[in-house]
Amino acid sequence: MKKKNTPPKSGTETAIDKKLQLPEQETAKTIKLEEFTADGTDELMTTNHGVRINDDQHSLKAGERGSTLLEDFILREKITHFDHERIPERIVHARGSGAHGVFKLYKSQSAFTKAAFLNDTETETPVFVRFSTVAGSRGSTDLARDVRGFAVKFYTQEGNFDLVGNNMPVFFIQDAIKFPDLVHAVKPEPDNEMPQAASAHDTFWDFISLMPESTHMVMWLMSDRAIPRSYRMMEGFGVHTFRFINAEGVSSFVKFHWKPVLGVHSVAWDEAQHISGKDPDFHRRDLWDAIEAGAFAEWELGIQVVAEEDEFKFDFDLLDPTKLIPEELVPVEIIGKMTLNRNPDNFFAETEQVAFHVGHVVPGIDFTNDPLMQGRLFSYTDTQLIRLGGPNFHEIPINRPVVPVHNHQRDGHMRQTINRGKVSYNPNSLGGNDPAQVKAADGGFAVYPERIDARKVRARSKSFLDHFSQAKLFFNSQSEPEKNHMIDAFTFELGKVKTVAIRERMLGILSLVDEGLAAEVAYGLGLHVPEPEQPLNKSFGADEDPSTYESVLREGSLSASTALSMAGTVKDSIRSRKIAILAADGVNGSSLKHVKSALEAEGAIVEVIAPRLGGIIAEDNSMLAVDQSFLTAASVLFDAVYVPGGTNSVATIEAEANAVHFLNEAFKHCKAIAADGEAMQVLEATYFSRKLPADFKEETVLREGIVVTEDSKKLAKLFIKAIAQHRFWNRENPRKVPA
Ligand code: HDE
Repeated sequence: MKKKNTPPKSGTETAIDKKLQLPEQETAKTIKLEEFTADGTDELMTTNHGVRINDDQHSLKAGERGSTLLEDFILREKITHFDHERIPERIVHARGSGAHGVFKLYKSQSAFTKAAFLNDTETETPVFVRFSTVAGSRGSTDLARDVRGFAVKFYTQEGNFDLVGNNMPVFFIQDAIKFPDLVHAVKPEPDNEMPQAASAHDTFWDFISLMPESTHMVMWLMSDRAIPRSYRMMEGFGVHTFRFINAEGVSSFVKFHWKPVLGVHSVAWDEAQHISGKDPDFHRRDLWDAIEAGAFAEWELGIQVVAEEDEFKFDFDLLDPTKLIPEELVPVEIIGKMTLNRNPDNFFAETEQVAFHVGHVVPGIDFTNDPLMQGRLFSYTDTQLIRLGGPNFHEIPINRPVVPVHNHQRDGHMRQTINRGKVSYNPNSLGGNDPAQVKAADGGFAVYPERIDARKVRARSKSFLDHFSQAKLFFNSQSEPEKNHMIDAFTFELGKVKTVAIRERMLGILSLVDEGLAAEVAYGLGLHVPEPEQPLNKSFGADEDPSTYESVLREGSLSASTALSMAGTVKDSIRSRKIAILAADGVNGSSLKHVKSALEAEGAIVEVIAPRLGGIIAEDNSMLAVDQSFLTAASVLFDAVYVPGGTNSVATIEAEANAVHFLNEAFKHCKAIAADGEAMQVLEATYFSRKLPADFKEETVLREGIVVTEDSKKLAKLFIKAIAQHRFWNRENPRKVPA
């Protein structure tokens, strides 16, 4: 049974509130957005004040060749509105993409929380999700090496709950007061505004090398997690420890996880840099296209719950946002699923104007004293005031809760609600003391009465000072290819740093994580690994004694945690993967069609790429549609590539430099490659032909990711298995392959 909305109190009901009275069976959000949507069909053109427009092509002039008249209110209104179309971009997370969907609970969590949307398995909670990069501007590339934002707004029947997380479970800093410094360091340098959407520059690594607390996070940032294949293939994390409170008032600690149904996958760094040129909207397009094609993006919601009395049983502090709870210590329990199934109608109205806030919680969910979280509780409303222009941003359709809003807040820029009557204060007798406060037992938000008995200090708890054991845990948990990618990433980033002293200081820090890692990076930089600079904690107050803050170098209780590596998340599926077929006139149409439909039957998106657009004529004279030419397509935009047979087609492809480059790049980026036996000569034109396996049995294909056979049924079967493995990283050994 779906829950009914709480009936609005009399007297303060608004026109918009009336529209929001919802029929019981329909999802509230859909109805609400329709109220505000102009769909552009069968509509007459008007000014913003409703006057019908007769001529939208010419401004009003004094004669055909004369000057424009100031009286032209239609021109002035149109240009003025246009001049004000932009709002300030988000100071961080400016570049993002959003989608609508629903959250469905598997099993009631009433033992831990009274939050209704986590109690009732019948309720479908509408959600809006925005994914983002952190450092780049609004128009920057999707494929920057960066953290990804993963912000979810749940429109629950008790008000909005925002889970404003990232795709990495920890953060750079332990205290909110350092956030402006971190962001200033990573943003383009202020004198010349370079580099855009990149951490590979002096100011970022200067700051990081002086802030050892960021070491764990930079291990994640230098891992492949920072260059996802798709938003749909990223994990999400609430990062901070939150509190759950159940109906009896019992509280427990909780960490939130989103686990993607498609597994966690990334691209190669070289590939990421190429994608940034070929299609800087790669992630945005991927999410949009998948939803349009009905391949809805799905994540399961997981929780790690820690009983209040177990707060101190770990060798790290639950309030420290640079630490995660290893899944070996507290398993993640999967409690529900989120499905993103609808693209926004309008990017600006929805994705740009959505306002998330860590402070948007519902009864049953509360904060902890994590000092980073505490600072965020201030920041998110503050930033909306400048970005969205005033205190009424909650009235923008995408930000409205699906339940009525009643209080005595009034007026301000762009107020939409028309509050009736004289009463805008509490208590009152003139309005029957409406709206009334709500008892906690009836769903009023009551804060968890945590006991606090302390002195006011500016200090950090000593329990926050172990900056390295989880950085080590992360590095030790990676597969060999993942470790190699991290070595390359550190070498790349520090290689872009101009100041040698910063490179050296960072090598000192890395040596505290893993001496092999530090040595390999030092080799690439042509440096020796120095002794780490002491004291390690540079972030002291002026009157603090650093010796009281000796950094704790301890071994954590775990040496590795499988959940930290992406290697184990491969799913046996090629759903929504993009596959290129390279073909030309004279192609063997029947094998092309067979392989194409076998791939599509598994949910893949297949495109035929040919020397020119239009169509190609197959060997049997049938006409095949072409999706892209070699000029517009690029290997980095696909997950795998297939070359069918047909003598003329094979000869054309072999002679086409772009096609051979396509294959070389696909090989370099460790992707599955398939060729009809007849197309072997195309593979022989590649630089990797000498690396082809001698035979193409199933084991060989699953090791090397290359399948060649004349039997198109067998080819399709093996190719599908190979694509499902995502990448064949073993090809990187030895690592430096040209393309
Ligand atoms: Fe944010 N963060 N943040 N952040 N954050 C913003 O709010 C801030 C932090 C995160 O798609 C801003 O509306 C402070 C951690 C996401 O709209 C701003 C601190 C995590 C998004 C802000 C943090 C995040 C933001 C900028 C340290 C992961 C994008 C625009 C105390 C758990 C949401 C805006 C969207 C956005 C402040 C740290 C995630 C300025 C002060 C940790 C996903 O308010």
